[in-house]
Amino acid sequence: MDKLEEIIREALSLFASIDDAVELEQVKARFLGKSGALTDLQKGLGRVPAEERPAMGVKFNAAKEQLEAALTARRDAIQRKKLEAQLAQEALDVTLPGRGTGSAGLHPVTRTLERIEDLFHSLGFEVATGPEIETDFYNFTALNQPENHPARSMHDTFYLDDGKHLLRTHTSPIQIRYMEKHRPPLRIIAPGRVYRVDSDATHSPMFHQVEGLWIDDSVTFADLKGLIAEFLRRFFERDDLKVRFRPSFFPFTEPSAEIDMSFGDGWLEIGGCGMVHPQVLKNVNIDSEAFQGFAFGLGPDRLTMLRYGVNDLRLFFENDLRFLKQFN
Ligand code: 2U9
Repeated sequence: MDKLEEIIREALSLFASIDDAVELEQVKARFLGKSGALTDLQKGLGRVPAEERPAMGVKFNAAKEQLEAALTARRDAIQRKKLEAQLAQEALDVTLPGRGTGSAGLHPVTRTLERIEDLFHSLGFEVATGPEIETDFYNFTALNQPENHPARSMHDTFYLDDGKHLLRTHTSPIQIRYMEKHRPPLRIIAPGRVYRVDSDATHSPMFHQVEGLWIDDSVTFADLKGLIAEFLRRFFERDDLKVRFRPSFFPFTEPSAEIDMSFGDGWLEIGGCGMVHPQVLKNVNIDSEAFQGFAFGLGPDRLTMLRYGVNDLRLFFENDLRFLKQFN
C-alpha cells in the first residue's frame, strides 16, 4: 500500500506543477491511462489475498477519485489563468481621453464645382447630370461628330468590352438627354467627370467639365460673350478680368470660339464655346428655324489650378492629404 500512497503523492505534486492544459492530460494518462501507474497497480489486485481485496478495492477507488478531483481543480485553474492573461492583454481603459476627430473638408475641385453651380444658378441656370457610361449616339452621333472623327478612336476614348458603351469624353451627352425631355426655352449647366486616354502634368485620364447650354428664340453670340465674362469676373473676384474669343471649330457649334482670359499679364485659354449647330437641334427634334442658342465648356480642374495657384493637375487626383489639407 505504500506504493499506492507514493503514486498519489507523485501524481498530486506533478499535477500542481503543470500550467498547460494539453500537458496536464498527457500526465493524467501516465497515472490513470490504460497502462498508467495506478492502473498497473490495480491489475496486481488479483494476487492479493481474497479477504483483503474489498478493502484494497475501496482504497483504489478513493485514490482514483482523489486524482480526478485534483485534475479537475487543476484544469479549472489553468483555464482561469489563461482567461485572466487574455483579459489583461486585451484590457481597454475606457477612461482614456479620445484620439480626437479631425474635421473633414471638401476637395478643391468639388469646391470649384459648387462655386460654379452657385454662380450659374444665380444667373438663372438649372444643374443637370447624366451617366458617365454612355453610348456612341449620345457621346458622338447626336453631337454631329462625324463617323471618322479621331476623337472616336480607341486611341482617345475608353471603350467598354461590350462594344456598345464608352466612358463619356465630355458632359455634352447630358444636354442631349435633357433636350430630349425638355422643350425650349432652357438654360442648364452640366457638370461632371469625363474620360479621355491622356495622361501627363496637364492631362488626367479622368477630369472634370462644366458645360452650359442656353436655348431660346433669340439668344445671341453677344449674350454668350457677356455671360462668360460675367461668370469669370465673379468666379475670380476680379472686375478687371478681360475675356477674348478666338475663332475655332467644334462639330457641335457654329460659329465656334476658344475662350481666353487675362488678369493683365498674358492670355490663358480656359474653355470653348459657340452657337449650337442646327444639326444638333434637329437631332433632338428642336425646330432650328424657331430656336437658337449657345453652348460652352469649361475645365473646372484648370479653373481650380488658376484660382489656387496649383501647377500640376495630377496633385488633385493623387489623394495626398498633405496637399488636400491646404484647401480647408
Ligand atoms: C450640346 C451642344 C454643344 C459644348 C462646348 C466646348 C465648346 C469646349 C472644352 C472646354 C474645356 C472641353 O474640358 S475642356 O477641355 N469644351 O471647348 N464645349 S462648345 O458644346 C455643346 C454641348 C452640348 C448639346
